[in-house]
Amino acid sequence: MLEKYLDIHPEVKEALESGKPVVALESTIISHGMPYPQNVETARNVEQIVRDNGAVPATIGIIEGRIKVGLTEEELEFMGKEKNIIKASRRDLPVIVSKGLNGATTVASTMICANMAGIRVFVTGGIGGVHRGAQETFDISADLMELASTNVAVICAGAKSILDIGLTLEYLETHGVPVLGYQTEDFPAFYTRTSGYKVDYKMDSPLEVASALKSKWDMDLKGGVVIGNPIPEEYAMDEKIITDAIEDAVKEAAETGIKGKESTPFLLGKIKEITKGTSLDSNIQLVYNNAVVGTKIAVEFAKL
Ligand code: PSU
Ligand code: MN
Repeated sequence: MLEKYLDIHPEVKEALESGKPVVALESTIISHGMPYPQNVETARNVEQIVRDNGAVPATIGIIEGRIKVGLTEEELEFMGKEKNIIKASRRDLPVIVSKGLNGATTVASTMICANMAGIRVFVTGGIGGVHRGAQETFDISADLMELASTNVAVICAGAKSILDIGLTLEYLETHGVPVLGYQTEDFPAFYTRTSGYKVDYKMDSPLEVASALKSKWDMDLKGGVVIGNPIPEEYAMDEKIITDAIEDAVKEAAETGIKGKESTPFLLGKIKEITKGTSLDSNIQLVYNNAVVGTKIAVEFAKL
């Protein structure tokens, strides 16, 4: 039934059938999160890091209505270069597929597609969450609802403080989503290693994380897990510079009345503009670091 909609890359299919570790990767970060050609170069490097650490990468995206689990070289280039690619979250999936459109998958929809293919570990940069002022705007990312219900672990560098990180963590708590810190007690804030908020549990090794995933799903406790992996110290941004940039971006978004699915891309774009590209370098490096840790977790998980 699902085969009707999914094109699983032969290498990914073989790995899944033989129980080898596979790591899912999203495409919104490629199509909407970074400029060309750095986006394609980063996506390629991330795939290579996954391979070097012993798993098969499966970058997920939708091309002409087909859900691709694992992209070819040309498809990856297409996702990075083509302008006509819709940012696709849960609600966009049915129409993009039925109309044969192109879609870049967010954290939410990458989790959905990974789950369809049977992939349990997913590496990205940062998750969406509860936006600042959500008490008024109701702007809460569909990523959080997905984490509440879909059995995929998400390795990320935490969440950007374009969000209300405190409310994001409250939401995850309400929905029973474990928030783990990889070798840290602090929930990371993407560009910086700490957010001022704690994780639920500090995990010391990939095996510890993998064991927690196994016990969660063995007990049929449905839903995802957030694993916060802080940006390496040498690439972390200056707290003041990034905080000021975020404040300015949030203010401009409110003034111009940006809302809905445009909100997150607008804020990310503004931050890049204000920090003149230094944030892009940090962004790339933290994704590489997540790929290393996420792959190690996938490798351990495949052995359990
Ligand atoms: N946050 C980031 N970088 C990103 C995103 C969020 O720091 O690239 C992307 C992810 O694909 C995430 C999506 O799933 O934005 C969330 O969008 P929204 O807030 O509209 O749900
Ligand atoms: Mn939103």
